[in-house]
Amino acid sequence: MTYFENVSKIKYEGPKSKNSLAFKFYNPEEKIGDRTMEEWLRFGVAYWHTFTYDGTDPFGSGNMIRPWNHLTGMDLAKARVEAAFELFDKLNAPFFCFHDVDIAPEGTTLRETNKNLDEIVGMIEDYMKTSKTKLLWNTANMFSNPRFVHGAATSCNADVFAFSAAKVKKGLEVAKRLGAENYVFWGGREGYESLLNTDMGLEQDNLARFFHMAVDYAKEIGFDGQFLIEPKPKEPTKHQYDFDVATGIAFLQKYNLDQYFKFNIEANHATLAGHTFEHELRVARINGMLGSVDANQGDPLLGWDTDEFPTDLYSTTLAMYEIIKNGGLGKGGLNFDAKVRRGSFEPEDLFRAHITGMDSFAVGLKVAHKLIEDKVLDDFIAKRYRSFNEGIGKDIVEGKANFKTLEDYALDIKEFHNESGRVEELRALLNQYLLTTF
Ligand code: XUL
Ligand code: CO
Repeated sequence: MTYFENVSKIKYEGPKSKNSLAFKFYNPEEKIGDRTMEEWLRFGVAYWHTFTYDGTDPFGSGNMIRPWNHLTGMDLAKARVEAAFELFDKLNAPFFCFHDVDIAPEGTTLRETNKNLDEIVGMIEDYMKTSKTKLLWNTANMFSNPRFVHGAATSCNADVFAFSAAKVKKGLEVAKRLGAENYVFWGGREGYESLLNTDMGLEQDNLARFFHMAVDYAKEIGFDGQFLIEPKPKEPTKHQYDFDVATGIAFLQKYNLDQYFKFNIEANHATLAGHTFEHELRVARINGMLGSVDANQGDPLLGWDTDEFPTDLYSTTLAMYEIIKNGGLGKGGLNFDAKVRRGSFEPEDLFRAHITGMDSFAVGLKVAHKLIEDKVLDDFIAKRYRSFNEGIGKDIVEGKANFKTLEDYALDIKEFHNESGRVEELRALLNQYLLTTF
């Protein structure tokens, strides 16, 4: 059965194409430096937004036209798998990602849920034998069901902690079975509403205990995918423990977990934390912990996680700048944790939206690569910090200075030779590269 009959295989037609169902900039085979676009970008389709989001928002019910809308239960789950692999193939998507509850309905007990899961995972496994699309990561949804009202690994209820552990145990087994490149932990409700009823110390200790158990179990079953933490400062909880990358690093270091984890950085989570997307990528990169990316964008006029498909070329360029400087994403990829707007309810919009996101990152890749190749920022930055290459600056970075030697040096300085940071000029250069690279 065909689910998207109005869509054929999406091809690259170049920047002048007027075909809404064609790539204008994403040309998977095109070489950028030492890799193809496909190898750099490693795009992933998010199962939840693409196959389970029905358009519901706090003020209105589902409105998405989907070829599987008439189905329920396991029939619905199976139709979604069929539709998913059709979409992956037509879009030429190298990866996909899912939560356990996205792919199979929950039963009344975990035993029943796992039975449903096993059946659908078997079906996915069969599809994957002939499909090029691989699993970038899977995760456990530990935030939607009412049992997670007070969190999962940070719940005040030990039964919920146990249930969550069993869910992640199953998730790791599924990850191993499907050859997932990563396993993601997004702490949906791992945070608090009010300190008046919260034992923050115990909650964070428990979260660390939970992560250690996950590390141990992955070792036990031989799952060698990368563990990723996805920071988010708020929503649904008022304050989430994995606030941002820096907070996450401090947590991982405190509990001796840093060697086992990297970060999955989401653009819209970065902006909710009051950072730019590229800031979060930079913090992870300079700490050797840039793992993967949830590629989307927020709306500066809205204070919540709008999960829009990325279109902002400044942002995709600066993100790709960090990713190239990182030497690529390794096992990670660019997962479109993004949903079509409620008004874009036609099935074909799922393709149009992904094409838009893929083209936006392809532009970012090409422009960022050129900026790096031409050493535009590198040369400027090297010059800006040159005082650390000689004299007292060299002593400082080589650990040869102390407060006394620095005082000796500083006491009689009469003039400081600061230079302009020239940020306007650099922004204009970025504009120039954006407008002239294609
Ligand atoms: C929620 C979010 C999640 C994670 C996976 O804001 O980003 O979808 O990516 O649980
Ligand atoms: Co995400």
